[in-house]
Order: sequence, then structure tokens, then C-alpha cells
Amino acid sequence: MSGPRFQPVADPKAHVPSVGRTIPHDSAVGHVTGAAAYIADVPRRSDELVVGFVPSPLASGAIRSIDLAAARSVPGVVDLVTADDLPAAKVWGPIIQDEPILAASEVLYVGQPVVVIAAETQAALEEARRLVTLDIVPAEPILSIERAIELGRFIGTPRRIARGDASAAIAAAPHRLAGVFHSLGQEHLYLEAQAALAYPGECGQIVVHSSTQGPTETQHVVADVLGLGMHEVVCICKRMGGGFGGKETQGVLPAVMAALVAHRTGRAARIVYVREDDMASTGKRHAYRCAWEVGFDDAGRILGYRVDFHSAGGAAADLSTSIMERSMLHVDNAYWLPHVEIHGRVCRTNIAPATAFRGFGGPQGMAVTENVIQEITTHLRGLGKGVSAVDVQRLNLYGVGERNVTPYGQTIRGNHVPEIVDTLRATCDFDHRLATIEAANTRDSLVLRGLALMPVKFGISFTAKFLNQGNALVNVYTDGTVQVSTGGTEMGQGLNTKIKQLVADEFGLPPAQVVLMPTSTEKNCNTSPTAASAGTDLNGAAAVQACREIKARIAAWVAPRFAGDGLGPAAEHVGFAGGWVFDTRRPETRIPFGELCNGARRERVDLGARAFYATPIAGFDAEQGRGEPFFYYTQGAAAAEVRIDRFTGDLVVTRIDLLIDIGRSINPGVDRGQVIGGFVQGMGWVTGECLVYDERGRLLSDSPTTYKIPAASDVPADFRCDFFPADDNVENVARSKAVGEPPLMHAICVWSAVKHALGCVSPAAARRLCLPATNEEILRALRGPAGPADDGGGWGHSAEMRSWDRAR
Ligand code: MTE
Ligand code: QUE
Ligand code: MOS
Repeated sequence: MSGPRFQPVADPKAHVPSVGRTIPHDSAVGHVTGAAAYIADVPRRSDELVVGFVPSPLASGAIRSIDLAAARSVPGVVDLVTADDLPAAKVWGPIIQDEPILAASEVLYVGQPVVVIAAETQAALEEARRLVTLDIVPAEPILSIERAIELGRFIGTPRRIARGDASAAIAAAPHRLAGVFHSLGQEHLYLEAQAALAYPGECGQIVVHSSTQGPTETQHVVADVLGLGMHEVVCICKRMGGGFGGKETQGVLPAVMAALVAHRTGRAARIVYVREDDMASTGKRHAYRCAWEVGFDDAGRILGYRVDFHSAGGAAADLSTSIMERSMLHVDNAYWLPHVEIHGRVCRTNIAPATAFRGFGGPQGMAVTENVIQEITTHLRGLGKGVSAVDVQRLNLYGVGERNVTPYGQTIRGNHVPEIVDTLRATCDFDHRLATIEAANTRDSLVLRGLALMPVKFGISFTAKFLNQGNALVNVYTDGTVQVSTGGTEMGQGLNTKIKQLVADEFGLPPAQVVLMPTSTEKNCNTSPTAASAGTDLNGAAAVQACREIKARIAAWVAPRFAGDGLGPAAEHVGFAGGWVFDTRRPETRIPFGELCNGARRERVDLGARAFYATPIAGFDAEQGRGEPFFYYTQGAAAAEVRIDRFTGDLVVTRIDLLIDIGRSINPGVDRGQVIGGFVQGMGWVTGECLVYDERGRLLSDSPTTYKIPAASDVPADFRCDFFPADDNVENVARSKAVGEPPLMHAICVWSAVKHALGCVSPAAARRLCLPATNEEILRALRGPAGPADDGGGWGHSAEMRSWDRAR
């Protein structure tokens, strides 16, 4: 027999901590070999049913009848479920309970599930899907924000955050500008589509494996819909093939469908969306209409600023009100706004309920302000003032120790943005390159170049205070190995890898001695969704706390055994490093961690712990629009250089320089992946990705052939990414800072660079630019205003975007 698998190092002092080092992602090998299992990979149980649904073909209308007879007679069809058959709750919602599980008397969007079908085979399911007849009386769908405003169709209450007197400050300002800025939505396009697998248990209990960022919410809704207690439902998530916010709430419906079938038939039931159904039926990032007004001085200093946000919320509330709140809390981005007034309203429209997407409204809030910065610059330059956008940005940044209170009243501590901007500006040779590019643009008739820089400050914490909590379960075994379970879910972001490092360091073990277990509501109750970039902050801190409780028990037990040589027992001198537990006063007094665990267990020391963490924040009062919602801010800046083909509108991002403060990185390799991945995803939102609906609300761009996310070849060839060396986030776990969402917002500078390029040709062209700056949109801006011949022609965004243009 071989010895114990895990041997301590020769000397505890030779121990190398894991936190701060790049170790491979937990599933790196599995991701490429296929060994990492997703819902669709779980082996089939012999009694398993295939589950699918009949989507609404219309965006709006009254259901007169649903004819299931033909579908029911298809051989192999086992169950058909409509809203009438739902045993208990018929609606759900994470904030406002207004979303039907299945369409009942009316349909609300194209793709809305109307009938759930369960069959023995995929073929039977497909045939039954075709044979269900829906008799729907069509009604006018509300597809634009403008139409929803006209009809007064809103979700939630109007929201306001203000300081000082914005209107008066704008009126008194030397310069004034106003406009309407639009940004479109974004499809998540996670690699793994929505999926769930349900097993019936005894006495009506249910186990649901779900590709979800929010196992607790899924457990909760499954229980509500089946009429069960939450104790009768277990929700498990091993991993997701990407979530990006799109599985925070949108995983609920597929999980409920599988659970319904398992509950009704007593058989295992699995649903895996095909891509077109996923794209057509699930919610996306919100499109926004932002009416803005700004007053500023000769140097570009903002004196007064007003923004009225309207978002396209879709057919149900989902997280829209919370997302709008985050937009309003990020309209300041990194700028001090002395007089400011922000309004926000969510519109109810007949598209799939819009939902969380990396940034959670932050990108929409920041984009309008970066647009305004560019507008201010263009205006001043038109008056012959020699300012650049960076000058305007620099002038308006929050100060350090002064001009550092946000519109909602939070004092910004640890503001590194001015230093980051100055550093990046120097290291990327910004001013010189800007002059070169602007000179070249006046000569080159083929190629247009643009350059823009942008600071980012992103608030870390859920703005709903109660969600800022995490819990963890740590099991230490008698061979000195450790299992960790938390409420956090792995979606590729590396949460499990980082928590493994944190736990390994607590016990002084190599990371291979620690394993992160699948997330399950059975082990961790009442958890928050893994979101708001706070997954590691919350669950990592809870895991560390659990380790410390176990270490305290071990120390109390082992201290008397270390006593001797006149040194008394002292639990505070028990150290953990290199696979040893030792007396820090004389490290030669030591026991291998595994041996110690075995001994401790024989003397009935508890080697398992469950711990809890709550972020120490005051919270935000939504009614007043004031408070301290954020624990800290992740900060940074990026600069983008772009090249545009003047004849085709084709856009290439040639160079990115990015400097971000993520504190002491727990895993620099994983975090670098987050930064570059998030940035490129943001590039997609601001440039190539364009959701196109037809005039009846059907999504035309419903597959990767018609909806283009950035390809590997679109990743800027020259991408310089650095971490700003700040070490002052002492209160957060391992002095780290959240990294998940902020990089997406850095990519807004790519859009600004396009706007800068267009502004070099004509300010009017730049003015017209909406977001995303697709090749078509760029070309349209370059060609000038759409004439009658262009009306309804091929240029520009969706039909909706063109109608916005006409409205302007
Ligand atoms: N990275 C990968 N690879 N896949 C994802 O789905 N989601 C992002 C970000 N990074 C995501 C990702 C989003 S929207 C959030 S909120 C955070 O990861 C969540 O994880 P964290 O809080 O553990 O960083
Ligand atoms: C950022 C987020 C979320 C958020 C607030 C943020 C988020 C989320 C919620 C939320 C709010 C109220 C609820 C609820 C969820 O708020 O992801 O269930 O009742 O889910 O600033 O990412
Ligand atoms: Mo991320 S949008 O908070 O899931």
C-alpha cells in the first residue's frame, strides 16, 4: 500500500500560499476535454421524459382556446400541461410577482411558453409541438419604449435621484446641450442554453438540477408552483456553461417545466432549450432611451445634468426595477456632478422579460454620460476651444477628499480613478496618438481612425441590502482533505477556483487537497443569486469564516498537546502551513494536518462548520434615492483605438490599453480572463451585436448566424491589460476586489472611439451615432441623414431604431 496521498512539505516555512497565484481554473481541463458535465451530459435515466414547450406565436393577444387533442394522440406523448393544470402558484417574479408560469388568458410575447409537453422521444415531442393549435385573438403589441410611454404602460413606480437644482444650474450655465440617446439590448449567448433535469423523490419531493445562478430562487418557485414546501424541493447546480446574468432568473421557467412533468408523471424529466428557442423565449439586456440635458462651462466642467431613463422592460417585471436603480446609480460613472437630477421608469413591452446582464444596468447608465462627454467636447471644439475628451473627463472626475460625494450621498473612499487615468494616459501615449490620429483623419480618404479613453467606477454590493449575504459549509475529513459547499454557483468565472485557494490557505494546504462541491440548496439555504460580481466576496468570506471556526476547535484541542518545555498551552500559537499544524513558537513541534484531523476526530472534535457572512453596509433607501449602497468600488480606465473603413463602415478595434484596480487579485490568471472576456463581451454590445425584431415583435436575429457576437478574430490584436497596484481594500476577503462585471463597461470606450472618429468627419455624423455602432450604423452616420429614398431601407438598426430616428 502506498502512503497517504497528501504529504506535508519538509518545512512549514517553505509553504507557498495559493491566494495571489495563478492556478488553473478548476474545470480548465474538463472544459476542453468534455469531462466537465452540463445538464445535457447527465446520463439518461431509463424512465426519463423529454420536455419542451409550445411558444406563443404572437406578441400580444387573448387566448380563445388551446386544442391539445391531436398532440395528445401522438404516440409517445406522455403529458401536456397548460396554465389551467398548474397545481398551485400560477405567477412568479423575483421582485414583483407578475409573470405567468404559462400563458393563461393572454399571450405577452413571442416565444412565451403556453403548453408544456412531455414525451418519450424528441421526435414525438416535435410532432406534438406542431399539432397543438392555439386560437389567439391578436392585439396590438407594444414594441417600442415610445409607444409604452404614450400608452402609460409601466412596471413599478417612477424613481428619482437628485442633488441640488439641476434645471437651474443648466439654465445658468454658459453652454447647454440636450439630446436623446438610445442603447439597444444584448443577447447573453451563453454556450450552454437554458436547461433543467428533475427527478421525483418520495412523498412528492422533487430534486431539480438546474443551470441557474440562483438555486434558492429556483427552489422557491418550484415549491410555489407545485404547492410544496421549500423543504420538499432541492435545487442543484454543478456548473453553468455561462450565465452572464441570463440565468439569474431566466433559469426558473425551464426548471419549473421539468419539475412539473416529474411531479405529474413520477418520472425523470429533462428540458434543454435549442438555441433558437432560447434566443426567442428568454430575456435579454434592456434597451434604454435616455433623454439628457447638460449645462457646462468653457472648460467642459459639468455644472448641471439631467437624465430621464426609460427602459424596455418586456412583458414582466423580472429584475427590471433593480436594474433601473443600478443605471441611475451609475449615471455619474466616475464624475462629480454638483447639480443632478435622474429619473427612471421601466416600460412594459411585449418582448420577453428583459433581465440581468453583466453590468446590471450600469452599462446603460454610463454610456449616456460618455456620450455626453463626447458631445461636450465636440461642442467646445466647434467654438474653437482646444479641449479633448480626456481633458473634459479629467476635469470632472471625483476628487480625493473633496468633490467625492455621489448624487445618492455615498462618500467615495479610496478613489484611485484620477491616478489611474493619468497613468494610463501617459503609458499608452494617449495625447500624442490622439494628435497623430486627428491629423491623419483630415488626409486619409479611405480609413478613419478614432481614439478614446474612459474611466470606470462600478459599485460593489447588491443594491437590495438583504442580498448581501453568503453562507458556506466546510467539511474536513480524517485524511486532511476538505470539501467546500457554498451558495455561490460556478458559471465559468472561476468562483470555485478562488474559494479553493482561500480555503487551502486557511488550512495551509495545497489547493489540490480542497474540492468545491456542486451548489445545492440542501447544503446551503436561503442563498443570494451569484451576481453583482459579489460571488467571491460573499461566499469566499463565509468559507474563510467556516475554516476559522474549525481551526479554532483544532487549536483548542491540540494546544495542550503542544505544551511542554515550559511553554504553556496556547491556542493562539497554533499555526497551519505546508500541510502541518505546528506551534508557531517552535515550528519543530508539529503534526501533519491529516494525522491531526484523524486524531481530533477520534477525540470527538467537530471538523465541519457552516458559517455566514453579511457585508457591513448601511444600504440604499430607494424611496429617498439616498444612502450608502456600496461596500466599495472597482475602478479603472481603458483606452481604445479603432479603424473604420469609410466605404463599408467596417470597424476594427486595433488597440486596447486597460488599467484596472481589482485590489489584491486572488488568481491573476482567472482575473485576467475575466477582464479580457468581459471587455470583449462589452465590445459586442457597443459595436456588432444588434437585436432585430420584426414589426410584430418576432425576434429575427434568433441564432448565431444572424446575431453576431465578437469572434476570436475580433479580439484586439494589441490588448494591453494591467492591474493597478492598490492594496487598500482591507475589509474585503483577502483584500481583493470584485472583477466580474466591471470590464464589460470598460468597452464603452470602443464606442466613444467610433464617435470620436465620426466627429473628425462631421460633428453631425457623430451626433447621430446610437449604440451599438454597427457597421451599418457607422455607414449611415457617415452618409448623413436618411432621405426619403432611405426610409425603411437597409441602413441603420432595427425598424424600432429607425422609428426612433424619425422621432428625433
Ligand atoms: N464569467 C464567465 N466565464 N461566465 C459568466 O457567466 N458572468 C459574469 C461574471 N463573469 C460570467 C462571468 C457576471 S454577470 C457576474 S455577476 C459575475 O461573473 C458573477 O460571478 P462572481 O460574482 O463570482 O464574479
Ligand atoms: C445588482 C444585482 C442585483 C440586484 C441589485 C444589484 C441582482 C438581484 C437583485 C434583486 C433585488 C431585489 C429582489 C431580488 C433580487 O438586485 O442580481 O430577488 O427582491 O437579483 O445592485 O446584480
Ligand atoms: Mo451578473 S448581471 O450580476 O449575473
